[in-house]
Parts: sequence; structure tokens; C-alpha cells
Amino acid sequence: MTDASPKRRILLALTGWQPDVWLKELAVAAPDRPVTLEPDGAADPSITYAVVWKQRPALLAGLPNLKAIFSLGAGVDHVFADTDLPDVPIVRVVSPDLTARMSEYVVWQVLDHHRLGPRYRAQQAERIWEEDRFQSAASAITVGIMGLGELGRDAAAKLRVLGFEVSGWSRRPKQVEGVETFAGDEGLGPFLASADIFVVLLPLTSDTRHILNRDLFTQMRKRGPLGAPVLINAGRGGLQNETDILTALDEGHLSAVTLDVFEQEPLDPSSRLWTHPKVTITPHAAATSVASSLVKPMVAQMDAHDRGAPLVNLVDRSAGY
Ligand code: NDP
Ligand code: OXD
Repeated sequence: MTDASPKRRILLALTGWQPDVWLKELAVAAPDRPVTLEPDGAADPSITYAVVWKQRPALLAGLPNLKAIFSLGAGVDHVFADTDLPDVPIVRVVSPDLTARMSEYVVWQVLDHHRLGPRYRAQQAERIWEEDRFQSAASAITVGIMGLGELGRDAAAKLRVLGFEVSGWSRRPKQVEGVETFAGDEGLGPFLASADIFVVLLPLTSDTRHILNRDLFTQMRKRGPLGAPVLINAGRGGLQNETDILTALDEGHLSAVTLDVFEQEPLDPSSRLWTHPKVTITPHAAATSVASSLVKPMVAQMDAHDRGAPLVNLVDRSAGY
């Protein structure tokens, strides 16, 4: 390290994402903070902030002057996958851009199921002209949102505008305007009985891993305009048991699913999910982290923190999200 690399370098540690666009935005937003893709050794003193998506395990452990870790996603399970994480604050993405993208995805998929998209696409493939004359109104459908955080609350508000009834489930009790809310283990059963379409926007933690399983699907209500419930998971793949999802579809406990996230990504070509007629798949594309929206506020936080301001959008390590 030379004098040209003072003690304010950013370590950009990405797995599976191209660094170029992040490097470009960081160079514009933080011209006085050199960015490196690799530390100069495990105890590099020049690095004060790390910006990460699935950083290599133990990469951050020995950096003596690291002040905070910035996750490039709203979810931070990828950060905690590193069991050698230093004890510094972790900041996650909370951004109007990301939130708007997720709400678009939720509204798109809820409407697609509500307006019989999968059925009409299958009919088109067979050149069948057959209208369902008993299409229910949005107000006859309740959308249950698992996870009433930054993303869940915005999606709820946008679904309400379209006329859907909305219920929601969170870890701690919450009041959200226009939403029937449930919380904790005791609230889960009544929540599952409250809705027709379930939208999952939970973080992956030790409490939520594999929560979307056979037992949960059998507790969902079977009546209502859609017959059996619809599941939309845009949270994390680790929330779901994919074998149980396929069984629930085949046994009629679920009528259809949309999955954006998977236990293993990319989804293996041999997975039966790819070809199941009741499954819609998107490639972890519900809400992309966009450098041009995220980097400027991230660097502003670094600058403010260096001047003594507290960090915002911090992860609660004990809760895991
Ligand atoms: P938040 O932390 O703001 O909200 C999380 C919500 O989940 C909170 O309401 C929280 O409850 C609830 N929750 C957490 N643990 C439990 C539990 N054990 N039981 C019941 N409720 C629980 O997160 P965001 O809304 O910003 O993001 C949610 C998730 O969306 C991310 O963690 C990420 O995995 C996923 N995501 C996926 C993307 C994609 O492209 N597919 C893009 C962005 C995010 P409480 O309110 O009580 O804290
Ligand atoms: C996120 C994601 O967590 O893109 O933001 O999955």
C-alpha cells in the first residue's frame, strides 16, 4: 500500500455479480475512496467499509479498521453465511427503487393468478377460446403477506389500491392501515386461514428456514374463489421445501405457485418445478439491486458515519435480519 491508498478504501466483495457497474458508480460517488476487489492481505489496514454480495467466507474477519459492512441486498442471509464475520455493524438495502420493483412483481403475480393468466396461456397454446364467466372481483380475494417489513408493507398498500383485501403476518405485532395483521407463532394459524393468495416476503433466518412446508400448506384455507390457495415466494429459497410444494400442488393443497427464489440457485435443470403446469418461475429477478440507485445513498452513509453520524438500516444480528 502506498500513500495514494489512505485508510479509507472500500472493499467490493461480490460472488456471482459482475463488479464493473458497481465500480463505475462507486468511482463517481466516492472519488476519494479507492475501491479494491481484494484486500492487500488478510489484515489490510486500509479498508474501512466493505460492500458485499455473498462475500468469500472469512474475507472480512481480520480487517482491523473495518467500520461497517454494506449488504448489496435487502436480505442479509448471504452475509451471515460467512461464519467468520467480524463484529461490526451491517447495513442492508432499504431503497425506494428496490421497494417499487418488488411491489411491481407482487402486483404482477397476484393479478396474473387472480386474472387466470396461467389458464389462458395454456388455452392459447391449444388455441382454445373459453372465457371464465365467473371471474371474481379483487375485493373477493384476500392476499396474505408473510413479512410486513419494508417490502411487505408497500406491496400491501399497492394491492389495497387495486381493491384486494390484505392480511399480513410478522414476528412482532404491527398495525398497518387497511391490513388485518397477525403476529408470531400464535398468529400463524389464524393468518393462514385468512387468505387466498400468500405472498412471502420474509427474510431467511434460523426461525424461518423451511417454514413453507407441508404442515403450513395444510393449514391454509381451502375455500374461497380460487379453490385452493396460491403461493408466491419472492423472499428466499431457503424458506421453502420444494418437495413439499410439488406434493401440495399434486394433492390440491395449493392451486398454483410462483417462485422467484430457490433452495439452490440457479434452479437445477432436472427440477420438476421447471415443467410443472402449476408453477411459474422467475430467476431471482423480483427486485434487482441497481447500482445507479443504491451506490449514492450508500456512500452518503459512509461519509456521514465518518463525520460521526449513526448508521441507518442496520441489521439486528440477534434476529438475523
Ligand atoms: P424487513 O426486515 O423490512 O422485513 C422483514 C419482515 O419479516 C418483518 O415484518 C419481520 O417481522 C418479518 N419476520 C422476520 N422473521 C419472522 C418470523 N420468524 N416470523 C414472522 N415474521 C417474521 O425486510 P424487507 O421487507 O426489506 O425484505 C424482506 C426479504 O425479501 C429480504 O430479507 C430478502 O430475503 C427478500 N428479498 C428478495 C428479493 C428478490 O429479488 N427476490 C429482493 C429483495 C429482498 P417484524 O416486522 O416483527 O420485524
Ligand atoms: C435482496 C435480493 O435481498 O436481491 O435484495 O435478493
